[in-house]
Amino acid sequence: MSTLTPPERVWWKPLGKEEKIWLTVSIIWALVLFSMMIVWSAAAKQDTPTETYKISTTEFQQLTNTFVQKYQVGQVNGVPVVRPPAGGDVYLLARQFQWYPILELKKGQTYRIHLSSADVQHGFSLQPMNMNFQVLPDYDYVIRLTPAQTGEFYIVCNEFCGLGHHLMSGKIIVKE
Ligand SMILES: [Cu+2]
Repeated sequence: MSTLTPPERVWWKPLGKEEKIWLTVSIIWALVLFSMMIVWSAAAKQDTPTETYKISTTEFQQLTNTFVQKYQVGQVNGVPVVRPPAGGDVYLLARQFQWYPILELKKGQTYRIHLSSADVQHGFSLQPMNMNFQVLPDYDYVIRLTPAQTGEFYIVCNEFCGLGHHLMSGKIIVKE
């Protein structure tokens, strides 16, 4: 038969050497990461764009279709290639399982890229630049983009959106 004993009055033990090191390192690292947020924003100008509008999926699809009809210059595998006027508005629609249309932009010009989805949540990921944005239905997300180099850039979807998710890739072509 066991007997009940009262708990020790001082139940904690003093910090060991390793615990102290671990705590110090993690506090310093937390402060470094915190100050990086400020540096990133102020010095590197890497703020996430915050310009967003409410829009219905049908309205955004209409805007995209009008945009494609107006500026289409070709097509690749049935997907239109669109060359918008330099510095203008650009519409990029994400839908299961496609980025629509293919864009042809001019280096050094600033575009207003409107991003939205026709169905579920998608993720815009520009490769190999590693730019990532959420793409949501009913929201028009505006990104001001100035291509700094020529070439072909691929857009992959990095938000699981269904069975064809892995096939969902698009393209931005940047020319002089
Ligand atoms: Cu996806």
